[in-house]
Amino acid sequence: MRALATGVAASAMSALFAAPAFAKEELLGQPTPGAIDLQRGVTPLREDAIFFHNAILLPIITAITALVLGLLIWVVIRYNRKANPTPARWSHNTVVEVVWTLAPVLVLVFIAIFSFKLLFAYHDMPKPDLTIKATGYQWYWGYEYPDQKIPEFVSNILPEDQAKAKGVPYRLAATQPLVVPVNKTVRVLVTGADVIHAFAVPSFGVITDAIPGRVNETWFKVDRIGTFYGQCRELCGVDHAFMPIEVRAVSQADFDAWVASKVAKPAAATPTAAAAAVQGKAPAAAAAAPTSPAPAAPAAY
Ligand SMILES: [Cu+2]
Repeated sequence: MRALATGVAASAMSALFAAPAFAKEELLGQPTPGAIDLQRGVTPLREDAIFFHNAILLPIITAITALVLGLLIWVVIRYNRKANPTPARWSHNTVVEVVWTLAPVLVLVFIAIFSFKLLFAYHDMPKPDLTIKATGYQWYWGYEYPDQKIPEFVSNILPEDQAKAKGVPYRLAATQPLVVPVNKTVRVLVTGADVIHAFAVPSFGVITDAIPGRVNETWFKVDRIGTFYGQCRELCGVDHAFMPIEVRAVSQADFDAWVASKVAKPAAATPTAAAAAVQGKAPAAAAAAPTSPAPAAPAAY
């Protein structure tokens, strides 16, 4: 029975692993129509998370499901009223009880080994090369680069006609992308200004809650140049589906040029952030900012 279950699990697994090959051309940094596997990763954390899901969790859950299904079918066929008119009268079996207590514990311990390794990897951020502050608003994102003295700028959803004209995915593309250098550790400080949002970019394997009055931290290191999309991942109101995250990973030279262009025209910034930047207290002022509109927040729920 166990061998049969393992066989079924193995064939199911090979079918699942083979499936992504059916998708014509897998898109990077965004969903691929018709694909069923997880979105491909462009950061080490994402690769590890995909391995944990596909190579550890999926085979285990498949094997357990197949085993339980097999046992059920066996009992239904072998021990129904016709096949087994006089059932046994005994109850309790120490061996069986020890096995069905110990086996799940061992399975959980096995999962925990890989799970904890991944959790520690997420928390063990290398020394960051760049810090970005991402603030969730109803319903857009504000990005600030404190070290580069780039005051907060607003990133809205790119309207449908403009997205079509540019050939970029509507509801994923943003008016102003988050720009990061490739192969550099980027720390993201995430907070919310009104209600709880969440900063999530699937291809980075990153999802962090944006909570008013609190600063959460996450990090990523993109291994290739490109555009990668994410979305708010916490139901935050009527336009929750319309506050995309667009991240552009560029070469260090392009990043420096972008920083220079941003610093050159502070007029694009919000008045408060710009004023704070002039006074040289941008981070403190910005950190305090989300708390001020907080009293109005409950009405928004
Ligand atoms: Cu949101």
